[in-house]
Amino acid sequence: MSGLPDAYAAASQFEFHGEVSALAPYGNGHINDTYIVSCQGTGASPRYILQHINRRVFLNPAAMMQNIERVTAHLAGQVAGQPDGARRVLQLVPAQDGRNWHVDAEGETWRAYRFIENACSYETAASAEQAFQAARAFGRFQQQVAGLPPPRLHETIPHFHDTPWRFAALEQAVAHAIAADVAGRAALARPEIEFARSRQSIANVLLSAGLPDRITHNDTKFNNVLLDDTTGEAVCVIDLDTVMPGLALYDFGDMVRTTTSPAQEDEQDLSKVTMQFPMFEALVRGYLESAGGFLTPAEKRLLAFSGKLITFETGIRFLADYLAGDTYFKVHREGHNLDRCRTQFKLVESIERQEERMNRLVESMAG
Ligand code: ADP
Ligand code: GN1
Ligand code: MG
Repeated sequence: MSGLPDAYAAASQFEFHGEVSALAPYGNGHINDTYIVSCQGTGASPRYILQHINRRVFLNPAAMMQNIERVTAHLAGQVAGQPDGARRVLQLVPAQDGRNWHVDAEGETWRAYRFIENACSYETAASAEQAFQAARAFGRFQQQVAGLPPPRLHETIPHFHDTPWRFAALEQAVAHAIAADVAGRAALARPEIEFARSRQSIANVLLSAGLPDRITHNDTKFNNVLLDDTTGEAVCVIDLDTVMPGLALYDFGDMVRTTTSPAQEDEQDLSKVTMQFPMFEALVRGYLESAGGFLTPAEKRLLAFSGKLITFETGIRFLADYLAGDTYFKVHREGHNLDRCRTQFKLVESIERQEERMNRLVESMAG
């Protein structure tokens, strides 16, 4: 975790317009540190997003930044000339040495984007229209990056959505927690460990379905799309750290995980966690509108399943991190990762109960 003095020092290394007049922590991300920077200078008072990259998670920040450079440049070409084009793609701000990121004296990596004004991200979707907007935007993102010229993007985090690998990592964390008795956590999490084990058989389904390799976002949380304050329209897909080769359904699945339930990811009252069917319907409609043209029949058939799998996988990741002593995701209270795991598994159960109906809906909409 970086401190404000580090952030101020890093801010001074970027080609911002004017002098930095304010800088404060921003957003709710679990991995990087994000700051909002206000500048004052000649006339305009531009704002920027400044981010400190988590080096334990991103072992090769330069490779990640190269991916982002290529992807944002490609997307900028796609929206050039469109109304409001400058707000539709993240724009990196160069550092004073001419690169699009800055490495400080401690070897920490920082980058900055122009702040997209008059738009916000939300932790949960308040309406089916918002779900539709997000799904259409992430589908359009996949469609736009599909034409990225070679070479292949770097894999910024290996095995990122490899659910069997995530399952094996969970088993290792369980074994380690039992051996080391990490604050009695293995005992406390026994029901969740059993839940994960009872569903191990679903882990390999997407990887063994022969689905096409695509360029995907891989972190399509609802709070990673900015919605316009006035029109409610999805303006820009953000958080491009994990854009890399993947399966289209990783992205659709994470939308189901983060958009269909009215509860926060770390809600402790599990009775609030439920897969709301109208939200799922809106996601399918939005995603098919932008991505339906390139999705294969097999991808369409597994849309509902992907929601269950990515929710399950994320639950496994939270559980493994809880058992390992909270080394990956930022936590803000005791048992935070276990609470997050519980909401995920509750949502998996809710999807299981509605899966047949979800599949019938997809079939009727996708033809
Ligand atoms: P993290 O990886 O930590 O989730 P994000 O890149 O998603 O970080 O940024 C955190 C939050 O900052 C986002 O949820 C969004 O609200 C805001 N944000 C990020 N980039 C921009 C931008 N260019 N313009 C406006 N807001 C942004
Ligand atoms: C992390 O950084 P953030 O909050 O957007 C994580 C995602 C998880 C998500 C769970 C690089 O995303 O994979 O789905 O938390 N990002 C990374 O909320 O691991
Ligand atoms: Mg984010």
